Amino acid sequence: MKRWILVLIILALGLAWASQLPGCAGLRGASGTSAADRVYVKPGEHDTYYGFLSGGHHGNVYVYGFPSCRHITTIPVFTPEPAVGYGYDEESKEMLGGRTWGDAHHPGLSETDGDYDGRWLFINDMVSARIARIDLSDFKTRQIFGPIPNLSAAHACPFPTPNTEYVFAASRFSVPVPNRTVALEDYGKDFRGIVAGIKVDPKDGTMSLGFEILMPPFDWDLADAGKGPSHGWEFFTCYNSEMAFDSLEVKASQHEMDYIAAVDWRAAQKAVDDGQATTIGGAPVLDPAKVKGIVYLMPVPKSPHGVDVDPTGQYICASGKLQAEVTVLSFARMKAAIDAGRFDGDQWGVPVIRHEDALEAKVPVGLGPLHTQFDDKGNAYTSLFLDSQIAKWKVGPPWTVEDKIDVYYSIGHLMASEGDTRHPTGDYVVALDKLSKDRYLNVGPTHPEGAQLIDLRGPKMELLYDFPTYLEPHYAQMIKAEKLKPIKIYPLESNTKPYAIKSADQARIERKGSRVDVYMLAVRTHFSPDKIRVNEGDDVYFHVTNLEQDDDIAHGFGILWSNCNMQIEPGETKSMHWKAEKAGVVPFYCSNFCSALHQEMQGYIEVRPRGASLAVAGQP
Ligand code: K7E
Ligand code: CUA
Repeated sequence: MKRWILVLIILALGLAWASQLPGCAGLRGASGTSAADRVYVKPGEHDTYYGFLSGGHHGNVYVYGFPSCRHITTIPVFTPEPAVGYGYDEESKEMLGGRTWGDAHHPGLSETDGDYDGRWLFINDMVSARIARIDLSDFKTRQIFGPIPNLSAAHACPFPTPNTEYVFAASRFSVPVPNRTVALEDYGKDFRGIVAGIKVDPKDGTMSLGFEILMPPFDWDLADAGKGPSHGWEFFTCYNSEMAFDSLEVKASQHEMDYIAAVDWRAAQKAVDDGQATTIGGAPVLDPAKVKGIVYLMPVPKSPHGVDVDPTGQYICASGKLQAEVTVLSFARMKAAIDAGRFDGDQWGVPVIRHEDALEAKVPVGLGPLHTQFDDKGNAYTSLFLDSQIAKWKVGPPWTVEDKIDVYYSIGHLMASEGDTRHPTGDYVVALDKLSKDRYLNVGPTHPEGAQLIDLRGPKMELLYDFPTYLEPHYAQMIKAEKLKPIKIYPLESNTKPYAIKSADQARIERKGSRVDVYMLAVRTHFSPDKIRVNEGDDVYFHVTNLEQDDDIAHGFGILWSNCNMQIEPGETKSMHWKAEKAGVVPFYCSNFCSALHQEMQGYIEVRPRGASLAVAGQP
């Protein structure tokens, strides 16, 4: 017995010693350091990449640091977030327009010359056909554009162009355009798809509608922008060219080929500017049956999902999800067919290019290919949903598969470091797995989503780390941390909000009829005024300015027995409406821990009964 224990101890010591050796097979990777070393970011040090993961039907964006895989923050976008008062203060409430959910699939970082420039992050809300712009100087949602008229469910969205001239949206469902009651059986006659080009103001990122194009009534799925030689084009996949309107899981998988649509967005914009559009639902809509040269179709096999343009901009890679191959189309071949006027008929007026004319290669990646990303060494990485793998393959002849790695489980998108730009960095790819099953402590029937960090720097892909995410990232993007320079405070001198006050003597209460405006200051650890008198039935607007100019000192403002709470960051002014529903005394307090006397940061609202004399306004 004793001898067994001794043998075990010697074995354990031997293993521990071996694991310290550089290059010890199995324990150490190609770079000579262990997987643990390569994800470890020392306390106090920072990650080298920001990752932006869409929150799916949670309607927001998760921010992670890589390589540590630490969750840093969540940016509320389409869903109210009481912790910071998003959707509770007047400005964000107006932006949400009464909607309380969104389905966010595809983050799209703004680009200059085809590379991330760190200015804005766009993200779609599929369900209500909206696009949000997050300002990366403060990680706040600053615009929600839409619902985009005529367009149902913006899934192929936003996929910015190389200089962020446009973000795009295409309809997942076809519906009657303009929408009206039409028997579903008349689907093939009256239903249409829509591609919308949304213009982005180069100065401040403001979105506005550029053009819409009537498309055949297929289900438009994903998109990517051309770059380099294909700059000026946006590519879209579709399924259901069978035009089924029920039992799609069977009926929409009949055809050998569906399509990629290639949209010449400069030609489309020019056609609108030349007055060739018809106004439908307030949008300028182009009909390709009448306006030529704006859109073409290219057949690709079997219900393609992702379409991804390689870093050189020469190749358009379609992942036919019911096909064991990635179909690579050549932009040059596509262009030659268009220039020669060589088409194989049309669909709803959209010319169809022959499959063979645009085809460059077929890469046998494996089962269930969905999405492709790229590195800096001419390799592509395709997620395989059915095989639960990532396949690495060479872009260019002989188009061979070089490596495969298992992921756990059922991967959807994948995110390589700057992997959809003109200059991917080739450091990492993150597998965004749809199922995590047994990878984490059991929390009941719904498991977290699984994400896995994989090192791309060696000759073989190497799994470094597993981390769970909340529901439900689809696409994600990873940008070098050095490209972002977020602010630390809102400088008070540039606070131009109409209800801002800059000193205690400006704090006041004003009354106009039954509207009461409270100009309030918040500073450690006091609200001025902290005694508010109003009358039953008054509409009270609290305009709270946080006078602090210290990093990380945010104050909260929450009112008891109400739906009202917000957070005010240093130098910021926010407004919030509260209705004095009934007579009595209502306390309010700072809901965000700010200092040793945070618990003392509070006040009272005295609500006088109807019929009592009007509460006096003025200085506190
Ligand atoms: Cu593949 Cu919505 Cu881009 Cu999910 S989508 S995976
Ligand atoms: Cu201010 Cu807590």
